[in-house]
Amino acid sequence: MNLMITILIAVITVVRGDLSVPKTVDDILQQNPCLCPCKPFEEKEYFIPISRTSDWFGAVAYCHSVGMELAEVLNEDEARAMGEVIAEEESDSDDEFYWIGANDLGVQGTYRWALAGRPVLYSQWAAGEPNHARGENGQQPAERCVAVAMDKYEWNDFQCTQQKPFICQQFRKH
Ligand SMILES: [Ca+2]
Repeated sequence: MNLMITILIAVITVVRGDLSVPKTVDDILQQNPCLCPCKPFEEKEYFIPISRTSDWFGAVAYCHSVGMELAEVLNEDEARAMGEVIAEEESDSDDEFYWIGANDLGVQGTYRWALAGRPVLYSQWAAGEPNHARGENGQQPAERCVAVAMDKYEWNDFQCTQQKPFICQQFRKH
């Protein structure tokens, strides 16, 4: 608790220290890297649990159970990093897909990340996707959860109950 108060005071001091210059959160974090446990995206690591498949909800739970999160892809650099991890994966099938955190379970067509509900701003949809497909006979539920393809790393939406391998992420520990 004392540490928390100290940190809060430190933050207030930092913010009040230079009111004349507008500062972004990134500016403050750069000057005071010890104030926040979060790390820049370059520090992110992706991880594919070996020989494990799950429905999308189980993938969220599994990543949490090992102190990680179902993967987010926030920009091209992260997409490239995830592609490298997928490329290293040995798989019998080139058409395999891996669950990531993106989903439109709340409002169809509005995609958010599983971790904190942040909107999906960067995306890499395959042509014609997301198609919100409803299955062979038009039955519900429609496809609401996103997986990335092993070959071109493009996204496609699937029924969340399908069993797929998945990708967790964590921020690199120093
Ligand atoms: Ca689809």
